[in-house]
Amino acid sequence: MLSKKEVSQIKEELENCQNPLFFFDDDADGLCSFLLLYRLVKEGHGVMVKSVPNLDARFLRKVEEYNPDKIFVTDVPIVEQEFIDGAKRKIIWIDHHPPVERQGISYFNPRKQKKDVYIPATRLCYEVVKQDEWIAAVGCVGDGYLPDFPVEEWTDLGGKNVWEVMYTHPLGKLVQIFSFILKGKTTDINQSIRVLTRIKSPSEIINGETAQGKFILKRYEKIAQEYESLRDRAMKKAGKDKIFLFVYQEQENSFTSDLAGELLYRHPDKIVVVAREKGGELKTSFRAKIAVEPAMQRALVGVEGRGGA
Ligand SMILES: [Mn+2]
Repeated sequence: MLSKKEVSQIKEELENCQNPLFFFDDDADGLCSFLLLYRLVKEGHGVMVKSVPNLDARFLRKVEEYNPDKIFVTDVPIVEQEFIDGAKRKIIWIDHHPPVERQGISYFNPRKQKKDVYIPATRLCYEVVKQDEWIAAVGCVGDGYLPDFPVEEWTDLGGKNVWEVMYTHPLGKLVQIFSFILKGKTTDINQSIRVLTRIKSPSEIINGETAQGKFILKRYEKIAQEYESLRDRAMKKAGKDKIFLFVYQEQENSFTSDLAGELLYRHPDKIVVVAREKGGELKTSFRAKIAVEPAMQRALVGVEGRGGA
């Protein structure tokens, strides 16, 4: 976790800016970490870092466009030195991926002190804002971390592990909603994110209680249809083999990681491999209850491939 001093440093940075620019990762943890910070200050703009793990010089045009007085980066694994140097603004980076060495940036990452600790970026941001528990819970479960703080809306999480919550609890459905609305056209994604900055309670979305909630639910359902037909196709492929391999062709949206997670939940005894074929390349997700990364890194030796956990 962050120290008390780090928490108050971040909070002070948030309280002392007029037009912050937020960059965040393109998953539920990234989105929720942004929402928590934004909903505290209610100023500035958010930019999702889509499909790439690094914030590099390409994003400097966003800095020019919005002319922020401060920049916050959450859940983005890599901030390139050229971005830091080019932005010429104070940058606050809150992350939980393996730490890197950088100059000229305020870098908050609990893994700098403790290598193996796993705390989602959303959990770190919640420690700073201490509000919007339901959003904090969505980001945490999205990254496989059971909320360790009380959430008024769901008092019955006790007893379920994080994967049971993910696939059998309304909170898990919300995780999927937050994850799926980040797919599709950028204009649609941005509109959904804007709506989420104003929603007051999860039931607005889950029960479609307000126009804003209904908007999110409708966008989600459209993407969920695409996902569910793919999942049903994949489920039919499960056989007796220890390795559960499913390859699908490029389509508008990528569901590789969502699908790998759900297939492993439904087949915990297997090693799940989901691959999406795109332009002659296979984008692959491995999931298993055993550590697959060392084997994967060995398998990548000599083939044209990259891999990461
Ligand atoms: Mn992330």
